[in-house]
Amino acid sequence: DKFGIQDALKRLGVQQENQGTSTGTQWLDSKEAYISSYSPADGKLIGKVQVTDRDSYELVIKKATEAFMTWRTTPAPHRGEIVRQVGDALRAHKEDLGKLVSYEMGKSYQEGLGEVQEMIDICDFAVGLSRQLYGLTMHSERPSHRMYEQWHPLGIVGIISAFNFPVAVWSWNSMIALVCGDVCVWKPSEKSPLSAIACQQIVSKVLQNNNLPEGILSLINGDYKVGEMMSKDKRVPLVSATGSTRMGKIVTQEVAGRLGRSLLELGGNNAIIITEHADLDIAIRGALFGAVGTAGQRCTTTRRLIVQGSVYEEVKMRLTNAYSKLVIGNPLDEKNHVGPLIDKDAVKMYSAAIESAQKEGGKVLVEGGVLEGEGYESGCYVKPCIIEAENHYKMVQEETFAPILYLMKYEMLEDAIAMQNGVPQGLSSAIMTMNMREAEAFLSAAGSDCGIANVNIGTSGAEIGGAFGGEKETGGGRESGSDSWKAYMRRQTNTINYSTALPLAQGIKFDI
Ligand code: UN1
Repeated sequence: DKFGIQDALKRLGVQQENQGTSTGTQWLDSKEAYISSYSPADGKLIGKVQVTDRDSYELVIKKATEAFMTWRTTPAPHRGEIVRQVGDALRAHKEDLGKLVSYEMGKSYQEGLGEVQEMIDICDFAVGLSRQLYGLTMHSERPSHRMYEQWHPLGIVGIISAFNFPVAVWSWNSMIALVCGDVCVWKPSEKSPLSAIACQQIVSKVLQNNNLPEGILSLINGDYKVGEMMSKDKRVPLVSATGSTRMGKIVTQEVAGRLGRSLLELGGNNAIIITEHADLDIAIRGALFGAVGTAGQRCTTTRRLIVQGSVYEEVKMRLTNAYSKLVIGNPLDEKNHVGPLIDKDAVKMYSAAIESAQKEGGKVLVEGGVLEGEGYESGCYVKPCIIEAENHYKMVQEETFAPILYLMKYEMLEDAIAMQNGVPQGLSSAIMTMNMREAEAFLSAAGSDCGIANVNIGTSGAEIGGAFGGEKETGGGRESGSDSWKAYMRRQTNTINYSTALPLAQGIKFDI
């Protein structure tokens, strides 16, 4: 245990059994089987998590419904104080949780720490927000009338999260929902359940120290069948789901079938346009981290590079050179840049995508492949690769959660923008240019169609202060900063008459 995983698990309060379903501080017993969580770093079993059964799910919803009765009338700044304490608890556990995330899903330790930092940041953001949650005041058309709007909590927010950001995405949803007065039920990815157990243990102490009732922050575990309990449940007014477009389509149909709300953050197919006016030092670094960071398993990962003809050869050369310096290996070892994919299924999809792109005419520039031998025993380590391709290829149109970068050439900027937009997804995008006209055209209404559009920054690594999400098959939802909180509340318009008459709107006369 060279990296101190066992000690970290102990300090985080993660056990080997009887954890899986929690109403806050209590762990419920379930009759279901266990999910085993194996590390893609070394292939070893990290621990087991109990799958939530129907009865324990019902208890979770019962407790959540009860807790909402008191939580919704707790003053928002008091709710913010609880979130502030969660932020402090996360600070105290940053290294241990970052390490567990890194070990359980395979991103580098630095990125694991970054993920916990995102959680801390969203707590700070939510604390400030707890004294805001502003509604507007409007002018009534009737004399001695006042009109305004206020934002009320929704109730139970169901959160379904993915393995690639196993803890941060939960915190964006839950910490904002919490200050909004909602209570949360979280179903983490079945590929990273122990990181979720650790988070539950961290918040449980805060809940306990403040004598809060069970049901404010609950955890359930299992595969899509457990998620389905929430998406089909009328008692859950909002389901926020992060993951594949395939999953999102199922969830949103189930939720819409009962006219509930869903908030979706699904696949991306993010491109960087490198123009002839780019600062190539920045462009190469941005593309490199965007394409190989988290081993290509971010929804914001750079999957396509659209490069202007006159700088194409230089970009190709410098990028190939940078790729040759990448060190692949155990994500907890800080000398490595790239860790493993989440599991062997992901490796299969990676290999299949490369093969298929080649069949369609793609030319391999930096060769991929599955790594074997010492240090690679888990079978999940792959080589980041670059393929010269065309935008219309089936594989280029799809999101493969792996470090495969498709390189493409363009001549005119409008063609580059058309290529960038010419995919089913619309999450993140970027342009590398020092030319103001190009940058502004890219950001204009006729420019990028994505939820995120950057200039001289790669496609990944968004800050929590902005609204995060995207268009088209990315699902349209916005999470995290800006006014994303509105998705977790219901708006109420209030008109108050303090006159001695009852004038009707639109001047309608109705006398008897
Ligand atoms: C995700 O991949 O689901 O912008 C989220 C980023 C991170 C979040 C990614 N802050 O890359």
